[in-house]
Amino acid sequence: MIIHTDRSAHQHPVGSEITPLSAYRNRRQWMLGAMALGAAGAWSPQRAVAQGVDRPGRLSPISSVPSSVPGARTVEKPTSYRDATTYNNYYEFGTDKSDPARLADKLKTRPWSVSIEGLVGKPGTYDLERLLRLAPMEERIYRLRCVEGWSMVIPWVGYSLAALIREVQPLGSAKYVEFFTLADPDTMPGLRSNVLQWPYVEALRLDEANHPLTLLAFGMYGEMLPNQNGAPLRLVVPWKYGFKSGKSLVRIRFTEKQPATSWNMAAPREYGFYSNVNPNVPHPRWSQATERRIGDDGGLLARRRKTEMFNGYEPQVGQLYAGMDLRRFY
Ligand SMILES: Nc1nc2c(c(=O)[nH]1)N[C@H]1C(S)=C(S)[C@@H](COP(=O)(O)O)O[C@H]1N2
Ligand SMILES: [Mo]
Repeated sequence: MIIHTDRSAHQHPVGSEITPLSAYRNRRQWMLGAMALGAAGAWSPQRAVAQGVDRPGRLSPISSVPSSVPGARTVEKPTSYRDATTYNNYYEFGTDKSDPARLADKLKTRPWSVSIEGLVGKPGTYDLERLLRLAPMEERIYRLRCVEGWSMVIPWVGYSLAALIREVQPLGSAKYVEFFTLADPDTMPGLRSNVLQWPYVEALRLDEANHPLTLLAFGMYGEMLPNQNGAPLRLVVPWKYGFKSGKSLVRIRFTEKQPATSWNMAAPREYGFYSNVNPNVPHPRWSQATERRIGDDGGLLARRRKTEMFNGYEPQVGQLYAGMDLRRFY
């Protein structure tokens, strides 16, 4: 991961950066309309970069209603589709931010299924079509903050992971949920590197996994997920550092004991199990006090914003950690 030494002044978002949701939705309606007319043509991230075009349209539209879950719709301006689909962390395709957009085309997302295992009443293979129909799709506009010190605002489409958990009926003994993502050496050149152990694995406490903000995402910007963002389904846990949100999930296991997780195994001093966004706990190699919003003017004097406790979701999730020392459980 990158070392940041930027120490410029903390700043809060200014009013002009805040887009009313209605304006965003109007723009999105316009985009979907343009797609229906065939105006979007063969959009691809590569061509978008080459042409400076910034619009979705390559993938199937996925319908959704605005979420009513408290905290699920920040009014901050969404990151451009182009930035969100060309600046990615998906180490299975390489560690450079541009690798996933360049190489994830190879990922085969159909047919797809997720194996549900461990301490549940209804284990088994759940295919994608069934998962897509399990609960109504909602649009949620979440901030996502990477532990490296950058952040984005993304309109995701999906439903609360809690809906799937309810469906599979965890046993009373289940305390944690473990998420395994795809590791396919034929399509993922990054697996040749040993920066992490593969498959990528992350985990949550069962109550964190059941929190209504924890999203099982199938789409973003009104379309099915692009491969580089974790197609065909991924997790989004907005109050934790981005690495907790595994992409391209293939296996979900319910356990009694706290599972081992990829980043924690790779660098235990740097990445703990909880990994809640906490500006008061510096990464051992850099401060977490501020962040750079992708798409803000770059350059040496790029503004950095103050990072908020739990990435701004403290009113919704703070209670999950009542009484815990969040410096010890980082
Ligand atoms: N399978 C898998 N999931 C992953 C990663 C990864 O390398 N592999 N990177 C994580 C990290 S570090 C971040 S910040 C987010 C980035 O999501 P985005 O590229 O959609 O913004 O995905 C997370 N999920
Ligand atoms: Mo990250």
